[in-house]
Amino acid sequence: DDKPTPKVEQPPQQTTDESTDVGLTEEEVVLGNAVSENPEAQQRAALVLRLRDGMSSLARVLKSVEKYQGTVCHLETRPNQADGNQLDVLVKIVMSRQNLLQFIKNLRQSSSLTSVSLLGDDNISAKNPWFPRHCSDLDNCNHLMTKYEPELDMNHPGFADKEYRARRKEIAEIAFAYKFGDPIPHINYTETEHKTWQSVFNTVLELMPKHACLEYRRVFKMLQDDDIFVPNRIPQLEEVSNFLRSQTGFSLRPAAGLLTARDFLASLAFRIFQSTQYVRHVNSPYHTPEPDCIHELLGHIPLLADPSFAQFSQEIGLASLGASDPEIEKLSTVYWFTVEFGLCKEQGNVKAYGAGLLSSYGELLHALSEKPELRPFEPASTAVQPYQDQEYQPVYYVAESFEDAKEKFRRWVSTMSRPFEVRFNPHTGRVEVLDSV
Ligand code: HBI
Ligand code: NLE
Ligand code: FE
Repeated sequence: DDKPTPKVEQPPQQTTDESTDVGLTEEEVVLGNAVSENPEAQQRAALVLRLRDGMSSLARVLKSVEKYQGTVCHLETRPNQADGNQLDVLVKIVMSRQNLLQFIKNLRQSSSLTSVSLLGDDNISAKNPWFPRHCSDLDNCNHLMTKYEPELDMNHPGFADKEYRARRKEIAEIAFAYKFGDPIPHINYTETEHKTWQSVFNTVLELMPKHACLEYRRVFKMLQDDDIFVPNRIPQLEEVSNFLRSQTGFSLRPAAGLLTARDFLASLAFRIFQSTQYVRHVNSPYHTPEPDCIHELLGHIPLLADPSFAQFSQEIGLASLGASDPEIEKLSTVYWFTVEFGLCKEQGNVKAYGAGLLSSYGELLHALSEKPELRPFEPASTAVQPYQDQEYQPVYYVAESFEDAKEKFRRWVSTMSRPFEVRFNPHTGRVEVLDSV
């Protein structure tokens, strides 16, 4: 049986407490399942680090991975919950066994690290993986990916803008403090932020009649009639969440930024959409690679209020619960080419339904021009199509209809390896697991 074993990453907060810092001796640094005597053999390791001075010591850690000829396979960071000046980092690396021992020793001696813990790579049983079972469990699913961020990326228009960075931090704190059941805090957006919204809003109004799918246009009109979508004011997530709930039972919770794919997809299983609340930099209104609230509002909200599309979104989420890492990767790719960048047919014409297109004037025009390649949506091939998330896409997938996409998706999901079935119970907000054994 060579099926991949479902694995779920341990949230860093469970392992960075001093009490659980495993403090392994060198002999115990036996990683993954392949224990090799050969010091040259490549080993996988997952480490949780707590950094005293945030991002600047992260750069040193990564430099040191390079020095020991290792590769970083996965990186997540977030502010420590008890002390926001410290940063919790989950880093997965591949390195030769002898270098790994040296590297860990070195980290433990570094004065900028408060703690270093090693996670076993397969410490979760295949039969009983952890995943959120109730919508309140999503309070534990807010692990950020470190990517294009104003603090880190010199190409980010906010990199040199101190005020913008402070604003981003302030809004991120709200998401970190948020607990299931809280009302979503109101944000007093600045004049500049409202103006950025207004310019994107007006371009959507202009392009939508010709380029957006019917379902998008229908809900957009409802949002306008309810005075939620108006040109000169950024809608508050709480009012939008209430609107969504009344249409499809979807609701929003604030997210601090780009979440790991596993955490992000899991919330969809509960008809909860993780939504950022900050606004893109005023200098890049028509395209930004990272999600911001303009993208969530103008891109995602209208379709999440459509029953058929809401169902499709939830099914991607349900398929992700307890899935293996490679399967999560495939589900994210399907999500990417449908929910984010999907095109669909409408009476012989191609229209946009992907949120990343509908919130980006630049990419919408690109997608519907002669430039990109269009292919029919087929989950099995779409799921393995490589993509990048910084520039416009060179390839888009066209669905016959939401119903057709859903049917194809269901058939494809049924070929996955998960040894159990899941079902969402809307009365309890709980995912029930049907074990076959
Ligand atoms: N996190 N907040 C947020 N918003 C997204 O759209 C998002 C994410 N994390 C992962 C992600 N999208 C993609 O990897 C999807 O393909 C799952
Ligand atoms: N590129 C989109 C925009 O500019 O609105 C955001 C994409 C988020 C995945
Ligand atoms: Fe998005």
